[in-house]
Amino acid sequence: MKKNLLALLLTVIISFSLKAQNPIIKDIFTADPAPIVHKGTVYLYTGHDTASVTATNYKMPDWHVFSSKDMVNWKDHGVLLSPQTFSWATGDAYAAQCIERDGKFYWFVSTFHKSNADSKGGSAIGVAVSDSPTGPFKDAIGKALITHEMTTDTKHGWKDIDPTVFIDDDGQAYLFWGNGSCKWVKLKKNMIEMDGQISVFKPQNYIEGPWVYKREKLYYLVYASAGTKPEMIEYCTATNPAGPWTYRGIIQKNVPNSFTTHPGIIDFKGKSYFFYHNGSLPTGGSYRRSICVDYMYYNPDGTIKEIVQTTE
Ligand code: FUB
Repeated sequence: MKKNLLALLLTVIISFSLKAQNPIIKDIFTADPAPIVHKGTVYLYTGHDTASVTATNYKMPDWHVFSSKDMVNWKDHGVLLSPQTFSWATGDAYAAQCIERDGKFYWFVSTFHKSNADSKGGSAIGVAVSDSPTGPFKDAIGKALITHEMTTDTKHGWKDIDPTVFIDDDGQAYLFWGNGSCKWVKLKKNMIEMDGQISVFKPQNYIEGPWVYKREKLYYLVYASAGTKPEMIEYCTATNPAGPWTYRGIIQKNVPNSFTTHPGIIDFKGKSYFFYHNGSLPTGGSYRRSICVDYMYYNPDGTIKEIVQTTE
């Protein structure tokens, strides 16, 4: 009897200590989570909010990488990339996503182009490359992959942000991005050149922060939306990454204390995880955000159950 009680106590203690507490990164303010799984480890690529408590805009100097083998203990690998790595870039380090191909890690980032800095925008997407998920990373191209002059949004320099990259089972890579409307283009195998024309479409309630992935036979396009302010997370599915995309509904309603949110999704050790950000750390807010994670569940038809954020 005593033995059974001890075993129960141990189980409770172990399961309690294995629970990550949201937000999962507490030492610095982080935003725009982009997780990948590589060789049994989760690597979490993040933006870094450094604005003051009274600030009314972002101050995002660099990107960090964190890693975890258990989704509970996170190691900060520090600043592994900043706009300064790109000779053509200036300004903030907006949302980014890293993907592995043939042993190389391609980190697609949104930042701003020097030549457009005076127009308060000039958003641009660059690519950094490394042989390791934790760097060192260098500019893979020497110029921006996407600038807003290449797209239809020539008048608005904030629109070409938030890259998400996806490699299909046949090896074809796709880049999706955009604020206001969603754009996509195929990438060549080298991951640093476009392969064809840029297409533009507008998923229902779409604002920004796309995240594209495939599960079983279905493609998912998950994004920050704003039926009402602040942002929520909604999604579409398709049977082809080129679309057409069918609107499927809300994944997560408004997060506390932040008018933006941003999705990042992985499967790890048999479970599905949904990363996002909110402003829930003490002194946090829309420009001092924090990354959180919750379990994600699918219905038998592939639709996603609504996620209610937890504090544990
Ligand atoms: O973090 C800066 C911007 O806010 C991102 O690029 C958007 O997705 C939103 O989270």
